[in-house]
Amino acid sequence: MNRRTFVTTTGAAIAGSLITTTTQAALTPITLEQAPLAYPPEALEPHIDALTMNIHFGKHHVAYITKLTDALKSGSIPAGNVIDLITDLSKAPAEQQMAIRNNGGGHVNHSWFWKWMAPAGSGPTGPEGKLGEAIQSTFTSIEEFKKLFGEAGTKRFGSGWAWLIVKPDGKLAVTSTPNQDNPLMKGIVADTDLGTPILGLDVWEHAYYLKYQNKRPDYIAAWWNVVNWAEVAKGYEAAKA
Ligand code: MN3
Repeated sequence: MNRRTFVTTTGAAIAGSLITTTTQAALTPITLEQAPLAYPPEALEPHIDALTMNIHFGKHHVAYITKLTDALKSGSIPAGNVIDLITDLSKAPAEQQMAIRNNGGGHVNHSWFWKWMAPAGSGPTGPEGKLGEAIQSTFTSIEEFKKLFGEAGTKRFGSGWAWLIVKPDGKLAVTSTPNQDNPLMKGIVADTDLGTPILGLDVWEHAYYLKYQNKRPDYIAAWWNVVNWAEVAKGYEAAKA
């Protein structure tokens, strides 16, 4: 059985398109449970402070889960894998779509965000192996990539995210979304910006204001110190498989 046949016959019930199905296949399912942090909240100091981590993980992320749970209850939608819900919002009842988009997006984005960070010095300090090669060949250098990604974060007006994605054709791209939208959301994000996120940066003020106030570029510059490049490489390999 070739890949297309396999996708068509097994994925048809859950997902409407080849892009959706292959994208989701690379991603670990996310339920309504909040996974514990893989490091203590103070472990990202001095780049990300403990108070911010405690509020961000313990209050903001939890609020997205609570509101998503409420929205699903009122619409009698089975939660299952939240990634499935946000990938194609047109499958949800119209009156629940905005709550699922905002809070489902919030839950998924933050679940990834905690994993995309690790204490400074605990792993590779930059992209290595195939990921490193792909970043260099796509963006000319690691520094150019960081510049582009940082600009995506600083230029995002208001709240949102900067992303490194693997597009359906396997190519890397830097994108940005407002609010809690993400590159999986068909019909919300432009088709050309759809892909599998392998790194994302939260540029909501709640992610940095206590330590960096209005200086978003300083937050972004410091954040590179705590990027979990081993996890990003894992995501890249899975998305390319
Ligand atoms: Mn946040």
